[in-house]
Amino acid sequence: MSRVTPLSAGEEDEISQLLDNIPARPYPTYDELTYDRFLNDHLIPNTPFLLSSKTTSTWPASHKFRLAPAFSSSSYSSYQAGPSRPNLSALRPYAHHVVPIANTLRPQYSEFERTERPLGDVLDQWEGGGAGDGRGGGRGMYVKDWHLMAEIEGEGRGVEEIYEVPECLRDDWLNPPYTPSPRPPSSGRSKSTSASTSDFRFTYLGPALTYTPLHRDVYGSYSWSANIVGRKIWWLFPPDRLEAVRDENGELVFDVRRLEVQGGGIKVLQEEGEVIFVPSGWHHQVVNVDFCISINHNFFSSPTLLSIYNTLCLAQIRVEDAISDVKEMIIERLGRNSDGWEKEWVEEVQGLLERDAGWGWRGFWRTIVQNLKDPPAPQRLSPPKEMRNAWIKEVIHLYQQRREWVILEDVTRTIASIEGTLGVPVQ
Ligand SMILES: O=C(O)CCC(=O)C(=O)O
Repeated sequence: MSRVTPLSAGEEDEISQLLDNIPARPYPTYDELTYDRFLNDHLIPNTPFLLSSKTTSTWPASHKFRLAPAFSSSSYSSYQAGPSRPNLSALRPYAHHVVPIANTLRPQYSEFERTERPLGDVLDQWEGGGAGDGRGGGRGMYVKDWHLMAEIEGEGRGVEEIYEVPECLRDDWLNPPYTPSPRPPSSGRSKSTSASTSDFRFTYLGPALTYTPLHRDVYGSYSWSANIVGRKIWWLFPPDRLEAVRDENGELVFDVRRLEVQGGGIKVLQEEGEVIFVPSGWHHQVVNVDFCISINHNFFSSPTLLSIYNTLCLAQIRVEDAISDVKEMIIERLGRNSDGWEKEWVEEVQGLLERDAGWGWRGFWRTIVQNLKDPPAPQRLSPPKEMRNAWIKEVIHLYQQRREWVILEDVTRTIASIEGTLGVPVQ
């Protein structure tokens, strides 16, 4: 059975209002995008684009997870007329995965109420339809950040049962290596726990009007997102266009739909099958206008190293501010003139940064080493080596002005090994 909760009249209305006044798409949509063009027109200038549905038309997910639109014949022209319905039965093989769920009807401060449950329970709710049962049939429930690919690989299979990363997007330093073949199964993980959260390949699914509030991606990364089923509206905010989305305290609002002219965001309707590229550091909000199944990756590569570096510096400043009293305590205990206090303080900050931001300087430089040693994409799908090396040298040069350069000796050795790989000392 793959019947999902019907929409109420109010929800139908809300969706038609959202679909009203979609402006002409201000960004290019490519059937084919060469790596050269991607690099020069989008990665380096940091600008959005879309890939047409041709890109995902051969993905197994596009066949497995789509059912023909309701009220239409299965002719090609009527298929074109509207988005598909989700084939929830085809998700049953993954019913045992414990997935993160956001209740998008219950915002809590700057997040939604969140739970984790086996996917099967969520599918039951959606397929239960909610007609008259008072539970709403899973209304507002959004499966977000499900590590489907890591789960599949953890079970000893390969992600080719779902998708294939578009060629131009394979130079991915956050999720290396790109591999169409199975990675070794992870050991000792029970079937009822969720997969490693260490990768950034996510699957999202949820009914119309579930949404992701205004945010910027982790580490200042880029992201790409492919609609397998359904359409999404995106509001994109370049870094210089954020004034109108701040509240009276200067904080970013949660939901730009509440603002006049939606905060001046650039509104893009992403059709079924299309892939959207979100530049590094751009805030965005997303609303599903149909039941949506989508796959996205957060990623970065050498052209955006500087922005990733700056994002980490800012995260560190926030951590240092939050625990400034700890610094005073360390100084009081060890004495300002001792050698030890600064080392202990720097380590304290790195530990908290790793927990809070997901990584510190050790993780940052280790990522560069790994990607130099084992590039995730062949040279024809990566920036020319001279460009890549120049971007790496730029961040090494900046890091050498920091106190951590002197204090974190293991990191300094890691950087020396990078310099060895690049062939020249940076100083
Ligand atoms: O599809 C969504 O709800 C959110 C996706 C997103 O924010 C992203 O890909 O960065």
